[in-house]
Amino acid sequence: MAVLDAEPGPIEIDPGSTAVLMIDMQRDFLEPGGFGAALGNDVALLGRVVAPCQALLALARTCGIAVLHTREGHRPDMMDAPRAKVERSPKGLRIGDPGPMGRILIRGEPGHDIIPELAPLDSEPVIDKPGKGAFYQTDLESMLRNRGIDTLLVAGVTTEVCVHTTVREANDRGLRCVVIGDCCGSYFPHFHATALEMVAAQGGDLGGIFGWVSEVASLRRAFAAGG
Ligand code: TIU
Repeated sequence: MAVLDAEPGPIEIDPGSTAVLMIDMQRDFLEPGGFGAALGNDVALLGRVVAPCQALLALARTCGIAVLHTREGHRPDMMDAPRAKVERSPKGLRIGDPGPMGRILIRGEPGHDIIPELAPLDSEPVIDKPGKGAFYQTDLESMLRNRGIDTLLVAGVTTEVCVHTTVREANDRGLRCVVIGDCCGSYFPHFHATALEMVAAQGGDLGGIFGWVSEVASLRRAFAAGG
């Protein structure tokens, strides 16, 4: 058991019932020519979280914390892609349209893959999700329950979109969520900051409204001290 420094207060972490959930660290969000860029965003803003995410994965793998990865994307036939989602990008830059990394946000295309710096190990599940939340239309919840996981260390992109949606879904499923703030990134730095504030708000020593916010260095200290 490790005691992790966090906002709004410390939280006990048992590595055996904890998982890192690495959200959507895909080329389509982090590299030019993918979905993030198609939405008009400066993808360079997300690059700064890669190194902290590498540190988080290394720590989890050393401490025996389970690691799961997610990818947002759709079937090649796009029958799982809502029209209302597809049509929110301009023609030529829509989900399914050809881009420099293959068809945008389509499973099996190069852009849909996780960036090589954060490649999953063969033993780490990758959950393909059609929506923003990692629980919507996936088997993530049963995987976590079957493994006895009750606490998530959440990282990835983007903070206020897929990370936040997933944290909200996890809350309603009774899971404890610790968002690792320096391992999350957004195309909008002010949204990132506010999204983290929202997680730890309305709380005291027992946690915030959606859980806790911490950082990689605090995790490292907690596990060095006796996790
Ligand atoms: N656009 C944006 O900020 N995010 C997404 O569309 N998906 C994720 O956050 N993964």
